Amino acid sequence: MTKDLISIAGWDPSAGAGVLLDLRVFERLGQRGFGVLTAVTAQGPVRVDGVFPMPARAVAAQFESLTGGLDVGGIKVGMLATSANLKVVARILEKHARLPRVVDPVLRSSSGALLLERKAWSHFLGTFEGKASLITPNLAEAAALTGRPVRNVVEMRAAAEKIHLQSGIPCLVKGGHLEGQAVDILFDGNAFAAFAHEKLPRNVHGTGCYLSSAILCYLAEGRPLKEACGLGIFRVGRAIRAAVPGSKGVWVFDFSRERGRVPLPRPISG
Ligand code: PXL
Repeated sequence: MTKDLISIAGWDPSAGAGVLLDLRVFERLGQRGFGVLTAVTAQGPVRVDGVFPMPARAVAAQFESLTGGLDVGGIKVGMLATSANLKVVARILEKHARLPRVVDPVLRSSSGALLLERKAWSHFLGTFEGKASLITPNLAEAAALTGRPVRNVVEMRAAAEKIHLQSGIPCLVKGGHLEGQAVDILFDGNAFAAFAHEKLPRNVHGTGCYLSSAILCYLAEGRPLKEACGLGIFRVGRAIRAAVPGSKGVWVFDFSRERGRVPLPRPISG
């Protein structure tokens, strides 16, 4: 059954990330997408030039008005921009404890721009404690959230465990930026799973947004966490293969080129 999914995230006018991309992923995977805006960014495909946060009360108001007439089936959280938005969104997630909720801890853009103000980083995990089904940091975000370097699979496992310990949320550490290989590590609070995939020599804008949105779709379908992660990872790989070169070496997703069936990849270790 088609579900109504909400992305709470930022505006990327190039449509490569944030709410615009999330809605396209939701609809590509057969769900209906809705958006609550936390910030407007000024950016092209290569660089973020400015961040203009929404007031926290505007974030809360958008969500309230939207959900007045909607049977929400899941929530994805991306860029938050401010500490005040972080608090408001944590309250929203807390109120919807029965729903699948995926948090992508967006801290900086690839070009280095701050997408969440620094003072919010240290209380990110505490504020979301117990309020989501999954958190999906990349290597740099896992390092920032744990205060330790995360450069290899051993450090990814330690980071996933530490993030779960500090937040009570199952954690998928994304290894797309590892040297030589690409492995994502899931720790669900009891067990680890590793998802190995092909390392594609392409810098595609918005892969993190794509993955967290895709995983939310699979969770909203009722699939268990490990299966939803495996399917989401596979799906992003296919989207990366279908991406097209944009300007200055940055590739962009092209939804018209993604086709075909989706087999489930096998986790390589328990
Ligand atoms: O990919 C991280 C990200 C998320 N959300 C928005 C962004 C970016 C990166 O630029 O602009 C709105």
